[in-house]
Amino acid sequence: MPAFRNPVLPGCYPDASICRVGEDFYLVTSSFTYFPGLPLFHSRDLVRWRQLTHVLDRPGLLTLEGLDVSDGVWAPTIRHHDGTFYVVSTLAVNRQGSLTFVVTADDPAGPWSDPVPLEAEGIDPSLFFDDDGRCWLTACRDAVQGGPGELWMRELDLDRLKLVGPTHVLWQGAVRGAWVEAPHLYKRNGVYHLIAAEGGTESNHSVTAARSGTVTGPYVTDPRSPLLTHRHRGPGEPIHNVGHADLVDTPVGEWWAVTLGVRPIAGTHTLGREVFLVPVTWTAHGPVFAPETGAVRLSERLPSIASAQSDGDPATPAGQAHSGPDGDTAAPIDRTHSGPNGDPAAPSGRAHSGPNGDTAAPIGRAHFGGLEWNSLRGPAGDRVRPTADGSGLDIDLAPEPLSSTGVPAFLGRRQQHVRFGARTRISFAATRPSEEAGLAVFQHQDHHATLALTVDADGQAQAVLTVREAGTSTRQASVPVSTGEVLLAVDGDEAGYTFRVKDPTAAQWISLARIERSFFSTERAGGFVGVYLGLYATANGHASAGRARVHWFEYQPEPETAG
Ligand code: 6LW
Repeated sequence: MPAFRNPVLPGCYPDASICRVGEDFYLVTSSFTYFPGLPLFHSRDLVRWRQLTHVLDRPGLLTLEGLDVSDGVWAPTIRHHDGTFYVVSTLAVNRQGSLTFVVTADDPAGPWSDPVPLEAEGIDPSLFFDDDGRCWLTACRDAVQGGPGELWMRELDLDRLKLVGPTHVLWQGAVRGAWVEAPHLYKRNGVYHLIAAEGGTESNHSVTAARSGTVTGPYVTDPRSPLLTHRHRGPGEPIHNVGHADLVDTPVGEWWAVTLGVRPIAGTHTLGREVFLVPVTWTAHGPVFAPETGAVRLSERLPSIASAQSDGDPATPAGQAHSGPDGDTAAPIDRTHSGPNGDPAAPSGRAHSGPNGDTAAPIGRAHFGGLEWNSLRGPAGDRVRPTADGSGLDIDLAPEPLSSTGVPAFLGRRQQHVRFGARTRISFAATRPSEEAGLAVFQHQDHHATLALTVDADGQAQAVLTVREAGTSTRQASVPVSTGEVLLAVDGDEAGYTFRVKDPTAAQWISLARIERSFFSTERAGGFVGVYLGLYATANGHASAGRARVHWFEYQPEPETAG
């Protein structure tokens, strides 16, 4: 039976929401403090996804400066009604919902409206359009009584984009004491089905449900809850933290759900919460998740619309990267060099290695105009500028170091494979030791590593590996470099991240150090996000006229070794 690979969207894409318009599926995910915000993807078969845009793609829409990296834009919901797309989401500050807003568009590719604030407390807003044309917003908040959390609802006046009427408390969850969140409402055969997440977004995460004959309730707990969880599946299970689901039907009447999950190794994960696809069927009681196995699987049977559409098997075998639009396979990353000066060969078409042969995971030579590239807490545009052909970057040194909660001179993309290689050729001449520019493996403003060009106290150019943890930066290793132009590399695998430097004229790479993989894990750093790989430049609190030139950047997945 033809199958597809999960996660359908690898890397840090948590809290996915999905809707269908005709034969087109649209999906949005949380984006926290990364800019632009709320990535929006399109698919015709639920398996292969292509990013269309970001819903929050203009400066100044929301204030992210000052926020911890895991605060910011949380858990959106996308719905379509009467020719209009709606996205509701919450700006979280100090892990609390501070502003819930709605944005709209006629075309999912944009332009999207500016955020319209809603008088809504809590987090995880969702929209439900009832048969009578009324629209209801649901969300979760601290419980007024009992709890700890509760789901509530108010009507949304679509003309004024304003919440109206009374607040209805719907439900406090199936598993008392486990914080109920991420509500979504569906109607089937006159019954309202409320689906939620419980247990928190870590190992006890789960999907629970309640139902009612009236939209405003009362809602009765579905005794089958939890309907989906991996909390009981033990360390041998490759997927964990499953929960936070949104359901969608296909044009041929099949139902599927997107849910988040992580792929831990030895109990820790670095890629963040990813998007998994799971089949759903319905009974009179409600939805049945993964009816065949009761679990989310790395390899799952294809939606019938996918097999119907497949021009040959869309489920590309694991690890085979597409290197060009015509899908021929790229050789695994060449650790030595593949160009005359250690540069990889000039790129032909943009290469992708989505799990199912789609463009969900851009690989190869970077095009810095690509949608996969994000800055932190706002546009870095005035300091970080792609070159004319998009293959390089000019980065003006910013006072803000990566440890700040401002807008550092940083541009990064999600790590989307545990085994990967990232390399860059960079030119920078520091004038003093506080000036640096280079590669970053970024998990959190207080939890990251940098491999950068700088100078020592005598002005000698050197490449330095620095690790920051819990507010302290520690130099791990350094090597003098003869010129201001070097190749920097970081390779990751199940064991760790290896940092290397190469002088363009030298034959060999110099390995500086390897940092254990779990250092970059969410379990170690805390928060809600996964690893970003990026380029940055800072003068560590000082003003500087310094500028770094990134000649190219390359990201390649390593074929996952079977077993
Ligand atoms: C999201 C909520 C959650 O809003 O984490 O732990 C938040 N659960 O559902 C951020 O991803």
